[in-house]
Amino acid sequence: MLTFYSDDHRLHHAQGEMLNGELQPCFEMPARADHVLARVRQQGLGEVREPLDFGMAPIARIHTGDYLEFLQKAWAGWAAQGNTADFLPGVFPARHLRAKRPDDLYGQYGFHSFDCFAPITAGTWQAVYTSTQVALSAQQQLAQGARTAFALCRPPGHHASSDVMGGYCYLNNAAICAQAFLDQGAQRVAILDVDYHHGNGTQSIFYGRDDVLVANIHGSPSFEYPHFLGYADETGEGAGLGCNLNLPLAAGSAWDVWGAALETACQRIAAYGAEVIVVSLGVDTYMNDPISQFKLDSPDYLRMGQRIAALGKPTLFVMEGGYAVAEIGINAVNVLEGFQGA
Ligand code: OKP
Ligand code: ZN
Repeated sequence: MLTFYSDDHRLHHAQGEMLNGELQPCFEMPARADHVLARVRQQGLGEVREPLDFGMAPIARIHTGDYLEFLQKAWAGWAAQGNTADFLPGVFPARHLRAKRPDDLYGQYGFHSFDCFAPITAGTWQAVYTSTQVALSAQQQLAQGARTAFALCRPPGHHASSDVMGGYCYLNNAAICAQAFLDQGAQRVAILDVDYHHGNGTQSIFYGRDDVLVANIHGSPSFEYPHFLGYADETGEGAGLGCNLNLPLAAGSAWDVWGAALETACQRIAAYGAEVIVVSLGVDTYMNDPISQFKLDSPDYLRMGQRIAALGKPTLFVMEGGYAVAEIGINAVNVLEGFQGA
């Protein structure tokens, strides 16, 4: 299996994130990608390639022009105001306010965010742009006939919707790849999001459409981030009714429960008749993940890959979360090895 990777991810390294009322080191750190890459090489998974550049067109199929313009210009505008520290939003058009995009840069940031977990630094745009090119490069391999490929993306993408960032995510790599498959002639694509957190961005992007089935297994929003989307009764709307499957699970869920949810998701994907599957591959379901409450163990990720392989469809793996840095490589590559060995 080919892996796509770029060192550009290092350009995104924020000063910290708020946890328990204090600024802490970011969980979403460059070392995450380093550990995954090291494990890919250690296990001899296959060749590691630099991404190609597909430009902005496939990104603009998912994200709005206003949003992309903000992402590209935000740091320069912030720095021109004399700032050197990270740029973060603080005011959001929540209920009872008017969601009209303002002219002011700080206001625009709040307009285009749902939380304070997507900081903008000097290198953020280049890192997120390249992360998406990594995903699109792996997507191209499948379009050209490969059974699978691994996009070692960083930053991740599944919390980003068409015009709103958050949760360490800026551009929705999985959604951009799903759209690329459709634009290249596919009729039905499935996105299987196995990250511990609900992929609210991916859900919202495809919620009204029937050409992409979105299936999510995650900590229930009743207790877990992102708190405001991801319940089982969100099944799609309009033409997309029945094309969104949420499988929210309780804190403490281990493979018995998680594997049963995966079985449900896979049966739905098979019934839908997806021609290709995009896996939002987060491994923050791991028992020792510092910000999560599931109990998967490393061998469970082999089983995960095996079950996905049993669908018998071309499958693109796109890296999302996973914050137990020492084990992230073992767990992510276990999914890929389980898939390949099956
Ligand atoms: C990104 B991905 C609140 C913490 C919020 C944000 C988590 C983003 C996860 N106490 N943390 O889905 O792995
Ligand atoms: Zn996550």
